[in-house]
Amino acid sequence: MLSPGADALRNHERDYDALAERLARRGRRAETVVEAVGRFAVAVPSWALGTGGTRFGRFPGPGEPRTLAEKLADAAVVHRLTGAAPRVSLHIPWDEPDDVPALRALAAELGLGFDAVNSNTFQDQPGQRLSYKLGSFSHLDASVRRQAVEHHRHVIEVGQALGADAITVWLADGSNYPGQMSLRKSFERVLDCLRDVYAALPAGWRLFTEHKPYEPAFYATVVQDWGSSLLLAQALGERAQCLVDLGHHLPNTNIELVVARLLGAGKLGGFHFNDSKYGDDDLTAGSIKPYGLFLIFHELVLAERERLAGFRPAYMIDQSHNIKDPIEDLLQTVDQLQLAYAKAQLVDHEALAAYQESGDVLLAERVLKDAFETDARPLVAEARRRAGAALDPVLAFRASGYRARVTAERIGSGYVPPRSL
Ligand SMILES: [Mn+2]
Repeated sequence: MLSPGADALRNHERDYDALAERLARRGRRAETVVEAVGRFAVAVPSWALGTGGTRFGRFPGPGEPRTLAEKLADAAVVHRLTGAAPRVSLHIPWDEPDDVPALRALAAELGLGFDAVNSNTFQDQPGQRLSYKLGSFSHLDASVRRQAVEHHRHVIEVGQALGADAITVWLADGSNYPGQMSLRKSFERVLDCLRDVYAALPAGWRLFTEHKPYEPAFYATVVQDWGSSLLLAQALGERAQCLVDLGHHLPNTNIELVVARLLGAGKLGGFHFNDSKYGDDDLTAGSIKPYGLFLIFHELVLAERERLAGFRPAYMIDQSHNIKDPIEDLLQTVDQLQLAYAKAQLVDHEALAAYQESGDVLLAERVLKDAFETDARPLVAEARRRAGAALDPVLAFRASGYRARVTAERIGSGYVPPRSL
């Protein structure tokens, strides 16, 4: 499945050698970048392996996974082809395992582990005693808040049994109209509940708070921005950090600046990668603003080089694959992230620092552009080749016939083949 044709391999080698030679002339080592890309890893979310939807509809594709085991099988394909997706991020209760030890064993068999677990108090589950319609951690009724905290304790227990070491908390809490809730006291109630969750963290665990400006609360979300998220993380303690979901920002927000601020405060916990044109679009990472993605990775590479205290980012994908094949979209996403990371590794940091020092605005900018405009694809392909993955994951996936095979096996996955007209 992974062996490229002889022609593809020969062409790759020629492209790689030509690029390595060109980089060497600029004082950059291709080898160093390939090794760095080889260390890059991102987690795949369990909810992204089926077709996503919008408020208006969902169009399931063929061979969608019906069970958590089938989702893991698909995630293993993403890892096998990219060499960079060794962990799955579970969402509870959407992907609540029936048998935790069995799931852990299956994952190990597939070469997978578990990344941060995700809680859900943004919707009511069947049989749930109290409703989250008016909030969970921010609810005025203490018994609703207790129920939400209890859910988080349960998610941590499941995560611990699976070998995860972090929980991501995204709260939909907020108000749709002025006057609906106290802007100040709702935040205090959220912080109080998070203190209880933080106290339940097992040794070595981290808690990530994820901010989002609006939706489903359209007037005032309690954890609406990185500032609120930072206040929570700082109040909670050392093991609480902020998670940056790229789509959870208003248009034109300078996300690399947000990243730099959180890095400076030692509170950058991780990412939910995706891309956005208008709002929380959950599009493929790098599909709309590849330069922005590169500039974010530039901040991350700087933090790596400077060995910033507390820098141990958890990289995760959070996308909705509405019209692309979910596995293909994930392959494309991992490729885009590897590419942005590789380009950020190509930045000439010494030159950049010198131009900043001498106030040469144009040449400082050009250092970044030089790296961004370099076609780094041969470096990424080489990293994958060395990991035993695919030179071109999407084409390798298509050639493998995997989707057709699982479509035949996964009867009742909800897909209705198109009728001929
Ligand atoms: Mn997210």
